[in-house]
Amino acid sequence: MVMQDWKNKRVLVIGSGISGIGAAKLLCAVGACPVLFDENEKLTAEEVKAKLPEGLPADVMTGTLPEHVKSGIEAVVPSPGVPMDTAFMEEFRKRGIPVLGEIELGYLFSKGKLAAITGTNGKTTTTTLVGQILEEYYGGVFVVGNIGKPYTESALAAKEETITVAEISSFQLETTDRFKPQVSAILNITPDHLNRHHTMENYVAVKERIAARQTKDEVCVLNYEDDHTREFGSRCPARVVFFSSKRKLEEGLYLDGEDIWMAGEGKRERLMNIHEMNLVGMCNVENVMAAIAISICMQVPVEHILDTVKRFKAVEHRIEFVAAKGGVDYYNDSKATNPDAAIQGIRAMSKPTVLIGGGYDKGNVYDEWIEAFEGKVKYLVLLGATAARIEACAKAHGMAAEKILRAESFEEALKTCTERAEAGDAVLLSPACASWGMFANYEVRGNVFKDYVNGLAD
Ligand code: UMA
Repeated sequence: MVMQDWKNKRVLVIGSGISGIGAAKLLCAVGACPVLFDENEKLTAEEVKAKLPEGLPADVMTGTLPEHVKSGIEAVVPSPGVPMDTAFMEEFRKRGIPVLGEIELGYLFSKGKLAAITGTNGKTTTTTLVGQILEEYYGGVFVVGNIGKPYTESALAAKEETITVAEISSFQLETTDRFKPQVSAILNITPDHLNRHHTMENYVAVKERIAARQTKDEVCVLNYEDDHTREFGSRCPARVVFFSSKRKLEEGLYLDGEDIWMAGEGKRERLMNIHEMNLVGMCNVENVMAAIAISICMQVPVEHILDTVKRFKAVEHRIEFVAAKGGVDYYNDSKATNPDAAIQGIRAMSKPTVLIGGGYDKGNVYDEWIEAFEGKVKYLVLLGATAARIEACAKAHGMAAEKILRAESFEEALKTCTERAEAGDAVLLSPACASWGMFANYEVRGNVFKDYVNGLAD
């Protein structure tokens, strides 16, 4: 749809979180007539209206959408949290109504260049780092998407010279169509969100959509050590740049010993030693290699890139060192909302660790996470809906019953950790599960953890 097509269009925006609010504001600004609708019947229309700027010409509805409103809808903008396979969504699709999410909508109205990053893990760190590199070199960069800033919020302010860096989730890729970044990246694909995408095949296919509209004039940065992304390299419509943490590549970025190298056109250049960066863990070496590759493809000179990389600090809630209290190091990895992310968390620990795990049940399996403990986990403190499944899995992998402790609340889990950890140990919040059901999001969970740790006596 072109700009004029939106004038006076009746557009249903589903969800009144930050994504829906951003979409409703953009739609009003371009002359459309949005109906901001939230299925949560506990919300009142007044509460939702209060989230919008005063006087915005958007209708607001909650609970069930009346038939007469539904029948007049001409386009639908679902929030990322809205599943696509419900009868409600099916009805619109059957009627041939365009369904486009926040990323597609933001993209259609934005200008300038775009770098878009997806992957099961490392998205936020890589997006933040790329954002900082590009901001320091070009200035005026927008960092948007799953990172917590809807694309629609900045799209209309973008000019031809603007650069946007977007973190894109699988939920968001379900509703893209014309979306076409100059540089895309898929960092890795491991099982996650399978209760939404049902099969790994669907999940992989949806991740690949990030490059669907690209051509050989654009670039897709892919992980050579991930089976899915390596295989995608041979089918990818864009020019592929690989990175590898395990082997020397003839073309691309790779780790050799403790050094990151760049190879291409028959030449090799050593870029930096991994101890020159402030991030820990192999996952972060991969994120840094991806960020360097993306930034090179966005035409930033290598020396500027490396200068930023060496100053870049860990993203909040991702293997974030909080404090040492009573000789115990406390790490906040609340962003580890799936087993694969939590594997990176435990791998980054070098001391005996009291580990907090469990939370919302996304239907993930925990075997590989438990195997990655490699005898380092002194106690596993479990809570939330997944506690019983994780406990059974840990026992099946030979973990002694007395090392597995249950907590009824997050506060109880924290107390248990401080009681059990001794000087020389680490306490790690790396739950392998989403926080939903106990907290609004992983940030709130991480902040509660940090407040508790900072409140402990030295
Ligand atoms: N709702 C409905 N119908 C539904 C589902 C939800 O009406 O079927 C309503 C809810 O009642 C609620 C609202 O929608 O009021 C919430 O919408 P949402 O869940 O899409 O949340 P937003 O606040 O709009 O945030 C969304 C992303 N949330 C999800 O993908 C679940 C944010 O990613 C993202 O930062 C934001 O848009 C801006 O792009 C968060 C996330 O958890 C961080 N992402 C997942 C992840 O990283 O693993 C994918």
